[in-house]
Amino acid sequence: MVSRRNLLGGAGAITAALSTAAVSKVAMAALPEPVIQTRPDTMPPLVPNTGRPYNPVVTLNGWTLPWRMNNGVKEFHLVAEPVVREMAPGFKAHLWGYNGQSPGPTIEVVEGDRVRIFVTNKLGELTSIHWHGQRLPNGMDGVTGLNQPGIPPGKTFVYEFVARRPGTFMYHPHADEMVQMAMGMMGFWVTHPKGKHPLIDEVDRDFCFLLNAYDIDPGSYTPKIMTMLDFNLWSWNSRIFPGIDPLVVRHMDKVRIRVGNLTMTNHPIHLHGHEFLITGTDGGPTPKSARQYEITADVAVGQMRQIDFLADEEGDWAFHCHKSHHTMNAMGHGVPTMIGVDHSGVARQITKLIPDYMVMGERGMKDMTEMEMPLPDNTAPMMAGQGPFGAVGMGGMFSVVKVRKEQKRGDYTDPGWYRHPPGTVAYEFTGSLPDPARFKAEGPGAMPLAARPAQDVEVQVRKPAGHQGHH
Ligand SMILES: [Cu+2]
Repeated sequence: MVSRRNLLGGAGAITAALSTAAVSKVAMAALPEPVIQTRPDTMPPLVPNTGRPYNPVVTLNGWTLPWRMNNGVKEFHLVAEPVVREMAPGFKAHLWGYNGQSPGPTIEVVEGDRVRIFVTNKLGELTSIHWHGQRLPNGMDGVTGLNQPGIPPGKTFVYEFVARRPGTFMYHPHADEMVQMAMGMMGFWVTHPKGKHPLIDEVDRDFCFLLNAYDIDPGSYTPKIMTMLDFNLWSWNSRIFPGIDPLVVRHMDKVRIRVGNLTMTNHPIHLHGHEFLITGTDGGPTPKSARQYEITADVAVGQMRQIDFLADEEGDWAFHCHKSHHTMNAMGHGVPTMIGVDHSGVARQITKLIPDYMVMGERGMKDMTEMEMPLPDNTAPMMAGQGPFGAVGMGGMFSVVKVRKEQKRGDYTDPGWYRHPPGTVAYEFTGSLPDPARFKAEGPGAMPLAARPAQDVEVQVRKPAGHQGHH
């Protein structure tokens, strides 16, 4: 700690001391009480009771930070601290975050608001906050060493600026960031437009969440911070399926979902049953001429995507990252492919030596969902959702958009599983199966082969056992 601070050099250390003292005089007299939230539930939207009105967002498995109005300035108090985050029922992780949670609370303001944010550091090392995407004075941009000295442990710094443009932003440290972001320090920021905006439609439901990723060994509690790519927990707001709440909407609601990516790889976020428009990025609202209907929005590292759609199809619609190993939890990693391998003979041999030996994944990995396999304490099952028709072979970045006619306006309570009208669920065919028709002749290809290989080659698909380089 001490040595790290000395890295700033003499001048830096003095500046740090001076500015802390200067800030203390102004700030300490009027420091707002920090609001702490320890439950991982999705909190109802925080309807503003001061300042300009707006339609608040709902943070998936998260909450919005209340503010205090002080002479026309919205004052927030963020506390950077170690937290215990329940990532899924029965699975807790020791992370770092803000105000009792990882990610930190969502901050919501209105275009043109003057905002003052007090940041108290309760970590054992320097931190800072960068307000990703905002227009602000350079000295408020939060890059430690470049725009400000780091906030020392135990100290409080003040950031103050005008939220100049409407849109979706994020906040995260710019100090020891590989560690601090790997530990879960991040949050969402929404600046609502101050009136009718030609490119920002009013919607009935407005959800937001951050994509994040952790590397936590089965049986342990603390993320490994040196991991660059091979994370084993892919989460939305530090929650993994089946711990991620559904996105509950009313039939014919206009729905907006804002997704920010603070992991180290891209995530193609895919919605079933509907088409959406990408109506905004962290750069602002997308021009109407540049919008096209999509069903998957790729959210690259450090990006935000805002999607809008009309929820006009009733049902329980899957909503997930389309990278298949991002919809798995810890146990899905580093397992060799066994599909189509007959290892009964081998298993018998091994069982003589190791009585508990179990062969995994002979018919596919979903076998493991149903296996009563003893897991180390505090381990998320590989994929463990239970749906109305049985186990859902998913984990990680997966949730369900529930569209219901009977849902009341503004009601976010889970309506349970969709009841399908009779005759609208895939069913078993019970007649006799005809032999499949085959092509009469193999095509020659665009160009004929000069020479056929002496022997035909036949291959089997094998999922890579690790996936370094496949992110
Ligand atoms: Cu992904």
